[in-house]
Order: sequence, then structure tokens, then C-alpha cells
Amino acid sequence: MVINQKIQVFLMKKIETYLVSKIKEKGCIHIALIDPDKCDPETARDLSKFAKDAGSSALMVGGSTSIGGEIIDEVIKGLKSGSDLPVILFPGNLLSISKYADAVWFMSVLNSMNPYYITGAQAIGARIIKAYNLEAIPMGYIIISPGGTAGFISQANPVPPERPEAAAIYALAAQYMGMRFVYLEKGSGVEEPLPPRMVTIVRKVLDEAHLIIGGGIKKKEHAKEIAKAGAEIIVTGTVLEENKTKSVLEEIIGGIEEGVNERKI
Ligand code: 1GP
Repeated sequence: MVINQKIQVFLMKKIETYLVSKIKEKGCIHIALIDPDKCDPETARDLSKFAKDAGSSALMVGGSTSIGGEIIDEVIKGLKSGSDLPVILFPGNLLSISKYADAVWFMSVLNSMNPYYITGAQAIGARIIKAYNLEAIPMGYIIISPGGTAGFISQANPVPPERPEAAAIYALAAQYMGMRFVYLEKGSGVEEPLPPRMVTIVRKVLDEAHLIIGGGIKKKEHAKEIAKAGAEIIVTGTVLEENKTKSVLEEIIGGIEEGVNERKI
């Protein structure tokens, strides 16, 4: 009985276990973010194939203002027809939960000023996640200035990029609350990614939780510096939206590999 329960718990953490093993293998992995508002199912199939062929480890679906229902369902089916990469929901709201995904980032906007985005939406969404049998992966989401649409929608008090110690205390709090991933979000489509110094300072305080970095990573050099600084997962969305090719992902993933090779932390 006890063994059966343990096996069940292990199976329930299938995607998380996969992500952690990929991080261990590569040092830093890439996840391609698809916004269902900006993608039809046929394009989703192509992007999924590009991501797999270029060396991405997973796909994320969602966005701060993204729509749900049949639209997200069909985009996920498109992604599933293009490759076997796991699909993880990145919900901007309660509508963007789909039973066709493999897992959901069960995220809390830790520096929101509105409790709805810290625990409110999570409480309302928990039952549907259970009903759909989605793997919920706990993640602390920290908005760094300017924060983009995510910061605006979630009513965050964004951490200034030149204040890494403020991001670090939120990250450590996330870990102590049992969150197994911490995401520093600069905002989708912003001019510049996070300063590498902030990545390193946050990574150094985390000894259990894994560090995800996203927002404004558009070039090989960006990915390289962020990976070198200690990121364990790099998420890119806009760059693939603007240039729907395999080569754009190969550039980013090449940068990640170089950054990991030069890493000193
Ligand atoms: C947004 O961090 C992600 O939530 C990705 O940002 O679109 O700038 O790649 P970009």
C-alpha cells in the first residue's frame, strides 16, 4: 500500500521529475512559450517541431491576457501533433486551464499587491486542476521592473532590476514556502533581459528551488549571459512569435550551451 502510494506520487510528478533531470543533464534548459492568442493550431504544430528539433526541453502555453476554452485546447493539440515535448500551462487567468496539457505551473505572484494573484485565483482554480488530473508544479513568480503586461495585470510591486537582494529574499521565501521553482519575470517583450548579476545573486540563495528566467531574451548573447549567471530554465516567447523558425531557437539554445560551459557558480 505504502509502495503503491509512493509510485502514485512519483507518477504525479512526472513532468517535474523530467524537468529536474534535464536541468541536471544540461545545466540550463530552454522552454519555448506559446501565446494561444497569437498562434493557430497549424502554426503550433510547426513551432512544436522546431522547438524539439532545436533542442528545447518543453513548451509552455499561456500569457497574461490569453484566452482559453476551445482556442487553447486546439493550440495544445497542435503542439502535441508536432512533437512529444511536454506542454506546461502558464496561466494568466482561470480561463487558460486546458485538460490537454501535461502540467500547470501552479504559480503565485509573490510581489503582487492584490491577494487574488497570490492565493485567490489559485484557490478557485485548484478544483479544475484536480478534475482535469493536471500535474501542478508549485512556482513562485516574482515580477521585476518593468514587468510588462504580467506586472500590470497582476498588480505587482515590481522589484527594481538594480536591487537583486530584494529579488533574492522573495526567492528564498518561495523556497521556504515549499515552491520548487522560482520564476523571475522581467515582462514579455521588454527591451532588455534581467541583469546577469541579479540572476547570480538569486541563484546563490536557492539551494532547493530551481531558477527560471524570462522576459526580453531575444539574442544568443542574452541567453548566454543569463545561463552563465546561473539560470536553470530560460523561457523565450516573443523571439519565436516574431520569427517562426527553427534557427532562431537554435541561436538561443546555442547561447545557453555556451553560457553553461563558461559558468563559474
Ligand atoms: C514572458 O518571460 C516570458 O512571460 C517570455 O518573455 O516574450 O520576452 O520572451 P519574452
